[in-house]
Amino acid sequence: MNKMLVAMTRALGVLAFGFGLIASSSAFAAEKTVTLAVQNMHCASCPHTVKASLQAVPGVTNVVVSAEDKTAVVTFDDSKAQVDALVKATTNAGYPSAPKS
Ligand SMILES: [Cu+2]
Repeated sequence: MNKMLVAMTRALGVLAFGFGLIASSSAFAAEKTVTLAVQNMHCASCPHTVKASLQAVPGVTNVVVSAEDKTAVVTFDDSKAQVDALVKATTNAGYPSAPKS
């Protein structure tokens, strides 16, 4: 009797874990787009460096950098990436940035 209860509890635990995974990977995942104001872009190769630094962040799906506007428009999966991580990525590459509102 006791053993069966333990087995059932375990099975329920596994199920709950499975649902948790599904929930976190799909139900709450949303594609977001943020525009970052990027500093220090002074030459033609800068946008490439900024773009590469952002694309290296897990969860980032699209990056459009404008040297003219000094912005980077980043599309990302907000269950994998956060704006903080994007800002950190460009800053570490030598281009401090901040979300434009
Ligand atoms: Cu440059």
